[in-house]
Amino acid sequence: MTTAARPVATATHCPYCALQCAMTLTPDAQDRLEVTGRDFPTNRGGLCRKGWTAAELLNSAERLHTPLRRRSDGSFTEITWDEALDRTAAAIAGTRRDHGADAVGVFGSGGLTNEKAYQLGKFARVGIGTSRIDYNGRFCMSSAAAAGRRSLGIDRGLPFPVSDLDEADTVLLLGSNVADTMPPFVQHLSGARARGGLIVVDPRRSATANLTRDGQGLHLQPAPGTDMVLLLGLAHVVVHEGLVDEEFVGTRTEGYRALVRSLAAWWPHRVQALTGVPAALLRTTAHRLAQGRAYILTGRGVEQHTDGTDTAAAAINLALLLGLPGSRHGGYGTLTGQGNGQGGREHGQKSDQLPGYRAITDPAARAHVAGVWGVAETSLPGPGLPAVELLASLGRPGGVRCLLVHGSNPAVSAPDVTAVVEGLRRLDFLVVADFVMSETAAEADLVLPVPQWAEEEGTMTTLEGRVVRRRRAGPPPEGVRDELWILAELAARLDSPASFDDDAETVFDELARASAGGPAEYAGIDYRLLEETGGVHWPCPPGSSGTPRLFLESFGHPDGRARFVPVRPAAPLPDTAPDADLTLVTGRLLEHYQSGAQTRRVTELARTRPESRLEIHPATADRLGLADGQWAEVEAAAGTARARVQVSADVRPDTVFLPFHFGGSERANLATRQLTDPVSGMPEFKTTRVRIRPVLEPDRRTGGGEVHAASAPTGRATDRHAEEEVTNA
Ligand SMILES: Nc1nc2c(c(=O)[nH]1)N[C@H]1C(S)=C(S)[C@@H](COP(=O)(O)OP(=O)(O)OC[C@H]3O[C@@H](n4cnc5c(=O)[nH]c(N)nc54)[C@H](O)[C@@H]3O)O[C@H]1N2
Ligand SMILES: Nc1nc2c(c(=O)[nH]1)N[C@H]1C(S)=C(S)[C@@H](COP(=O)(O)OP(=O)(O)OC[C@H]3O[C@@H](n4cnc5c(=O)[nH]c(N)nc54)[C@H](O)[C@@H]3O)O[C@H]1N2
Ligand code: SF4
Ligand SMILES: [Mo]
Repeated sequence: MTTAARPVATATHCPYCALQCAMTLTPDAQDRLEVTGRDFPTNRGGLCRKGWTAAELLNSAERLHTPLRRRSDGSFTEITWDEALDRTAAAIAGTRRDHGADAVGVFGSGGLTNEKAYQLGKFARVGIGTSRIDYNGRFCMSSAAAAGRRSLGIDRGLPFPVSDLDEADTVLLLGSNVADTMPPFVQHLSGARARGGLIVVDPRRSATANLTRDGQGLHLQPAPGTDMVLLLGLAHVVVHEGLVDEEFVGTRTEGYRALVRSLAAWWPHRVQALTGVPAALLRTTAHRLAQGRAYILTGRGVEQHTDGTDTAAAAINLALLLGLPGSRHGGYGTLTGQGNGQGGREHGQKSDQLPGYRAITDPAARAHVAGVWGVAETSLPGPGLPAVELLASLGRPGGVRCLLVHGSNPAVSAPDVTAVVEGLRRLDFLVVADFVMSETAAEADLVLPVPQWAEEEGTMTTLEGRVVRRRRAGPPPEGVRDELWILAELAARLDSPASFDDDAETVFDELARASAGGPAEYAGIDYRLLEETGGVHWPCPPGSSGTPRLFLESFGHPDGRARFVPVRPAAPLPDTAPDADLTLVTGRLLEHYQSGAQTRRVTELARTRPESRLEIHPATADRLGLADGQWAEVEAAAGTARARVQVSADVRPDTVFLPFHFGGSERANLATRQLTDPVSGMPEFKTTRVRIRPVLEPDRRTGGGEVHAASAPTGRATDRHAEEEVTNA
């Protein structure tokens, strides 16, 4: 499929989020690509500011063009691809020989194409032989995914097309700020808004909560981390005020009686006392959800907690009581975040999964996938470690000593980044594949420059489970090499028992075979079908044209029924910060994407949002002696982050908000802890007890607030990276 000549206009999708807005790339007179929105059901021609400006990074002076090796003085030197691949393979082989295959780790991403995600999982399991692979989707979709599988038997973020929402009378949006995180999505809420039915649950008056003003809906503003109680309260009203869809519950679910018992104690006034949401608003919300077409959607605000899986389960329970999932008059879903956050969790990057969304512990799944790979089933490793545990094991006895990172910047985005960076520095060998010198790449022994979205072929799976084509608009710069090629070259150097192709379409066809018969089945999809249709929803067995709507007849469990999963709040989180009296909530700004490695390098976005902003209520700011525009320190048990104060009545007086897009001393994850949900391994990103105090100047030594912060060498201890260690490996 790869062609060297540049076509006039290339139809592809945005490099960033899971809405995968369609765009057309057209070269201008200087051969730079211009972005225009293209009609597609998720965006209908619309793009957000990140999408419009996405092409700038293709020609950025900050792009990496050559493999880089860290010298003993800590600086990077350019090397050839042969040397880079030889050194990487030698480090993997040496670590495997001396410490076992599980001492080699792989960290992947929901930003990778399906082909790369699949190949990375296969490379870990058979090229290296390690169980230690996980990915940044653990920080993103793991709680909703675990809850979806437990209750509904299948995890597809939206089990219906986004455009179904256009017909909604009511949309209950919990912990999601789509107005900033997926702006073109907002058009799908206009029907509900016109009918006064957009109900946003967020402790902040977010841009999305603002969409409910003037009678377009309701904003429920609970204390952070109390959503489960709120959902139990809504379910209590549904059960006790005769709003249950009894036919649906009787024919399509299991476990109703136990659920009803579990709801007994959550009467509205008790829930009001615990969440701060008035009992009358709870009643209005419950009654509204029981009329007309209603949808319940969750985002990271309710999922990124130590009880995120159970909170998502509470949302599903509520939806099941109302008969919404798999019905034609409503639905339940979660809004997947990363560009390929959906596909990224289907093809085997997860520590416990094989391609096709199969369990790595399932003997039949192992036999099938081993057959496709041409290896013995017994040679496949078992489950590895979820991301937070994997990162905590770096350089520890029995832990990972050599790590490959593809498509993530955990030095900014993982919880407790101080501990993560210490771990990266304890490693014997760190290899980072990226197209810019991210904060994580800056810690590496070897950096491998890879193409960007507009320079590669592949597929992405959108938030509605639709597989779409990513197309190449032109070649990558000289010196940059595709990850499929890198993995194939490394596998050959490691004498891999399985073969690795470097052509995206060939890899897709293999992925489709590996997924055959699994929950996320792609076996009936090929590039030709994707060209003809513009996109196909999985599951798509051979001969099918895909499944836009799941669960219409049955759920994913063997008996076809959905499960009610009774949940209750756990004890409050331990808090060790002295005098911490405020709750820090972290999240996103419209202009930046994730760790900011990409968007902080786009001029217009960096100019608009050059530094981190701490949103704080006027009364709280007064009490702490903080003025708008001044710098503040956010101190937590794990560490301290800095940000410029933005006084705003949109946050609760007991809550402050920080974005996590910035580097250096402005990393919000200096304050977060490595506490995780026991079911999903999701870190607690949304609530951290903190105290705030004014500072006079931001700490520029660590590069806080500077757009190009990541380019500076980090002063990593170099004695452990002496030449002989690499050559011996
Ligand atoms: N601009 C931009 N867009 C993005 C991204 C980005 O980085 N930047 N990333 C993409 C990705 S990977 C993801 S996962 C999505 C995430 O998209 P969202 O889930 O919309 O993003 P967040 O800002 O993390 O959180 C949403 C809201 O949850 C609220 N919240 C925090 N704590 C709680 C709580 O305890 N309860 C409730 N009910 N709400 C709470 C926050 O105030 C915030 O407004 O966005 C995608 N789109
Ligand atoms: N405090 C706090 N922390 C959070 C969150 C939060 O809400 N609060 N949200 C979490 C969530 S939902 C997510 S998804 C994570 C995301 O956080 P990260 O995993 O750090 O995601 P990105 O910043 O997108 O990092 C992607 C990196 O890979 C590079 N890259 C992009 N495409 C490719 C590719 O195809 N190949 C290779 N090799 N590299 C590529 C980019 O340049 C960038 O350096 O952050 C999590 N961290
Ligand atoms: S909403 Fe997401 S996919 Fe659409 S243009 Fe913005 S970042 Fe890109
Ligand atoms: Mo995410």
